[in-house]
Amino acid sequence: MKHFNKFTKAIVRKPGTSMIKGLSTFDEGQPDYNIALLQHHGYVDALKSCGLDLVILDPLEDYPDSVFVEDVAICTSKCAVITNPGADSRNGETAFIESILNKSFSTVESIKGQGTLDGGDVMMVGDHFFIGLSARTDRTGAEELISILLKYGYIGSIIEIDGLLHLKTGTAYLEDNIMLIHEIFADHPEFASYKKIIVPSDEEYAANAIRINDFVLIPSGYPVTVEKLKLEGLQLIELPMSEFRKLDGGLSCLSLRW
Ligand code: CIR
Repeated sequence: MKHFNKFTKAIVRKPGTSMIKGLSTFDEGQPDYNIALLQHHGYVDALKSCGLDLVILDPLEDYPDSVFVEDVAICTSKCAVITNPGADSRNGETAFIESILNKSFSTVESIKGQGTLDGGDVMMVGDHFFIGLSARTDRTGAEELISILLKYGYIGSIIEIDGLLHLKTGTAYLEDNIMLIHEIFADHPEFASYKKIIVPSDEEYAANAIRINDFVLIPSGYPVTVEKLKLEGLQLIELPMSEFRKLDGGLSCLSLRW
């Protein structure tokens, strides 16, 4: 089924100087804070040019990864859900998002049980939410999210993932039934009904793209993926992301969008 979600709002959090100590499995050293700030400005401008109204939050210096605001909540057109992030150093970030969400959502739910859930593992496809089981999100957390979503008329399904930080590290729903996808998901039965654009293995970071209204935001430096997206007639905004990549973060991670 084709879906087209219209996004109107987003929340971002500016990077703090402590970001250089963020969690990383990547082998390229610490990010350069000043370059990260410039890249973040570019990201904010791109969200604005997609037509979004932005809430721009101040840095949380005690939480080096808090610029990756996507992980602390799920935002839908009917409700928001505060997550229970799976990394100990990030778990306290949720305390700083509730009052912000209360200003925009009449209902703010939260993961209250023992299960963990990161927003980066939750991919919205119309009324269907795919939830990845990763090192950060466990089955208990995923099932609690599904039970919350059901109350609002949404459905959820669970996808086991291996070798990626989050589900959305390797997949992006680009609306209109198109899924941009890392090759490890190419034959996944849950994605069988979608038109798949496969990201080549040497460009796998490009799988974390985001469709916002008329545009697809994609990290710069991935020419094969760019060509494939252009062939679909998609309008692209390419953004330098090198400093966030050093922390395993991608374009989706830097905002909450609804
Ligand atoms: C972390 O390991 O939590 C951060 N360094 C990166 C988080 C990226 N977030 C995301 O994929 N949604």
